[in-house]
Order: sequence, then structure tokens, then C-alpha cells
Amino acid sequence: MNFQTELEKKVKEIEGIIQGFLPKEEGFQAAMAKAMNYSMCGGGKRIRPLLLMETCRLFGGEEKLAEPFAAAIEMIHTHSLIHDDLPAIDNDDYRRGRLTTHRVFGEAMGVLGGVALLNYAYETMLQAFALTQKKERVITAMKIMAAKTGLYGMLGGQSVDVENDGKPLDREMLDYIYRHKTSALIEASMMTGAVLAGADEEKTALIQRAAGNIGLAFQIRDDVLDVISTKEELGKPVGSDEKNHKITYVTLYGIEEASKRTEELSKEALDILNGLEQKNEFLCLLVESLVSRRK
Ligand code: GRG
Repeated sequence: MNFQTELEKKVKEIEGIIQGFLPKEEGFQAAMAKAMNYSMCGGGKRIRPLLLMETCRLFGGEEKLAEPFAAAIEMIHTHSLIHDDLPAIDNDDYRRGRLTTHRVFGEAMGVLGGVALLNYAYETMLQAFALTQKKERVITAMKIMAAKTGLYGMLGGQSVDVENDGKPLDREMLDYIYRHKTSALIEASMMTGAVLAGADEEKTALIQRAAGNIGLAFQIRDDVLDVISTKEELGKPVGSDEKNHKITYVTLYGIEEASKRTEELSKEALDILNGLEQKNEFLCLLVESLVSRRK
């Protein structure tokens, strides 16, 4: 399999799915829909929907049922980026190679558009009930999504990150932050893909462990890229962690050690995936590619 060709094909497919679920830019609230769509169509890598769809395929699930969830996870992720860029948090001007949402539509619309996207994700997931008789799969998947993105998931992790900004952090605290602010959404992607395809609790728990490691590796690579990449490649300024005096895996352990940890975590995740009786070669190649990603 030519991974790069296959990846491009699958990203195109995801773009089509996302387009199909975006709000219409009409009515009195058209301005907010525009802000939501601007941020959603900004050229992200679509890692989370890819992981969701591929995990669904791994377990032989119905792709149509997973589609609203694939769009929804990108909405939740994009909401987190819009809010992360706001003046109250990171105050960033560029994201995905373009001006950030609040820089284009104003701060109030950045706040509102972000929350609206989070809500719209749930409106989108609810559409899955009309696509299946297996309603309990949709309920379980929505429960996972809500838990992994909320107080005890992504938002909780982000709050601990913000609260400890500028303070010394040890490895335990850093792992906690990364496992929540980043891994939780990767776990949600892969676990919902699995559940919608009918994976049992034991398999879903294995997927959760693999996804947790993938998420942590993904965030550590993000730390490394902030040092070694370029603004052109990343679509946002590099060196922002240093500028903001942020403690990261790189500041704690250096680039070499951080890269080694990324490889170990990825290998642990692949061992879990390879140990399953179900196989998805593309999913494994995708996980491998994240370790050496350049953006
Ligand atoms: C609700 C006020 C408020 C804030 C929410 C939850 C949150 C803020 C932020 C999430 C934390 C965050 C931005 C974590 C970083 C995770 C990460 C590495 C994001 C970048 O993901 P990519 O590389 O981005 O997949 P693209 O642009 O490719 O989608």
C-alpha cells in the first residue's frame, strides 16, 4: 500500500463528510455560522476523524453510522483550538496557516462560535440515531464523547494547564495534563469508532489504552515541532512554548529524550493494535506516521 496516496484519498473523504454536516450560513445567525465554518474549513490534518473512521473499519463497522461522529469530533477539536487561541488563553494570531477565528470575526464571535461548534457537535452526533436500529451503540458512543471532552477529560486537562501556567511542573503533572488535554480526544475518537462498530468492552478498553499512548506521543511530538519546525510547515509561529515560558517534555528532557519517548509510546500502541485479531494496515501506518510528522 502507498500510504501517502491512501492518506490523501482518505483525508479527501473526511473533508466531504465534514462538509455534509456543516451549518448553513443563512438567517439572522449567519455571521456565527460563518465563523464556525471558517475555522472548520481551515485545513487541519483531520487526524481525529481519520482515527475514528479507521477504528470503525478495524472492527468491520458501518461507515455511515460513524460519519456524524467523525464530523463531530473535528467540531469539538476545532472548538478547543478557537478557544485556545483567544486572548484570554494563548492570544495567538495564526492557526492552520491563516488568521485565527477571533482575529477575523472579533473576540465575541470567537467565544460564541467556539461554544456553538461544541454544541453543534452534539446536534450532529444525535443524527446518528436515525441511521441505525442499534441505538445503544450511539448512546454509549455519545457518553464516551461527553466524558472524554469535559471536566474529567480535555477541558479538565486544559484547566490544569492554564492554572499551572508559568509554575514548575514535574513529570507526573505534565503527564496528567497531556493525557487529558490531548489524549482524551484521541481516546474519544478511537473508542467511539470501536463502539459504533460493535466492539465489546474488553476490545474498547484495549483501544482506549492504545489511543492514550498515541495521544501522549502526539502531544510530545507537538512539543518537539514547536522547536524544530517552521512557521510555514506548522501554519502557526514556532518557539511559542519558549516565548511563553511553558514547561514541556522538551524543556524537561530535551529533544532527543522526548523523541525517544514518542517512539516508545507509539510502539506500545502498535503492539496493542497488532495483538488484536482484527487488522487494519492503514490505521497502523497512520499511527506510525504521527511519530515523525512535520506538522
Ligand atoms: C473552553 C475557554 C475554553 C478553552 C478550551 C480545551 C482547550 C481550550 C484547548 C485544548 C487544548 C489543546 C489546544 C491541546 C493541544 C492539542 C493539540 C496538539 C492540538 C493540535 O492538533 P492538530 O495538530 O491540529 O491535530 P490540526 O490543525 O491539524 O487539526
